[in-house]
Amino acid sequence: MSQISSVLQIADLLKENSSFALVSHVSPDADAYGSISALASALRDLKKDVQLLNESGFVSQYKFIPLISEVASEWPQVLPQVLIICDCGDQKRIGDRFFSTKPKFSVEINIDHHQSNKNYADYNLVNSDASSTAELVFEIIEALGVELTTVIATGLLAGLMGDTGSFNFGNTTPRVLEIAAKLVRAGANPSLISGEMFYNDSLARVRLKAEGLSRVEVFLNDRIAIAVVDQALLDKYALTSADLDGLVDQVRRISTVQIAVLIYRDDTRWKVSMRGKLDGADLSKVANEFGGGGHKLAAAFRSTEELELIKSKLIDRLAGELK
Ligand SMILES: [Mn+2]
Repeated sequence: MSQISSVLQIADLLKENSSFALVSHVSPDADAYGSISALASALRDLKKDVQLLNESGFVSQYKFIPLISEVASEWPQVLPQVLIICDCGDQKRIGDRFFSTKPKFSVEINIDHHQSNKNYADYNLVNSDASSTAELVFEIIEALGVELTTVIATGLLAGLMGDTGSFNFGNTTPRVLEIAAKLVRAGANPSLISGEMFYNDSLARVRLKAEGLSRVEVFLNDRIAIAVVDQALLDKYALTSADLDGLVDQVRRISTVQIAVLIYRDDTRWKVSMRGKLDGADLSKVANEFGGGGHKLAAAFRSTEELELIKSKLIDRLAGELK
């Protein structure tokens, strides 16, 4: 049983039940953490029992997002009634380990904004016009009639700022800015969040990104740019792929570039992250063809193929998307 639900239907479902587990995608970003943080806090304000889950557990980079320190990286022994999966276009995005050991909950809800979402849960609130999952969680919290506290507002604003690149990307709609105003009025601090998220790199991270950027290659009249960060480069700085946050957006700064690509080593696979510019390619469609997913202007996939093969296949495919 799988159905498409409205915000009001989801709000009713939340009111009717009393115990919840909230999970978001592995290697969480601000939207993944911020949406479960805010929704957990709102449900607790309604006296519900809530547990926060993520296969990656607590990632200290996001410690400014409330409640994240209590995120557990194991399924609970005693199952709550409802599982809410946030910001996962595909159920497998909860992580390989979480996915292969996932218990069946009585009620499962999917809240997401990825274009590639396949409505995999019992109830699905999926809207690819929303900037972020945080935006959808904001609508739910409003429908629940829960007061916007500083705790709730901070998680939601982190999600909005993360997925809109601090209100820079094409998904920065009037609605996003209206919601952001309400969140700031409720006590969220945009300069603190921006400082934590965008101005908080270690020296090693900046050097790693600089070296990654210095290796950028351009193709097709400089319209496609590809940066590659292999395991040797990560090892040189004793860092991991989680330290490459924002690098692909730096590649996108090149004026002639219509599609920026970052390819990096992620455990045993290559991860390919793509960013487009307004009115450009549909990268969600491209990522889908390579077994991944995402949004029109920001999409990704993983591959176990050889680097050079991935690059040549991708350039061929992206050539067809250029205007
Ligand atoms: Mn998101």
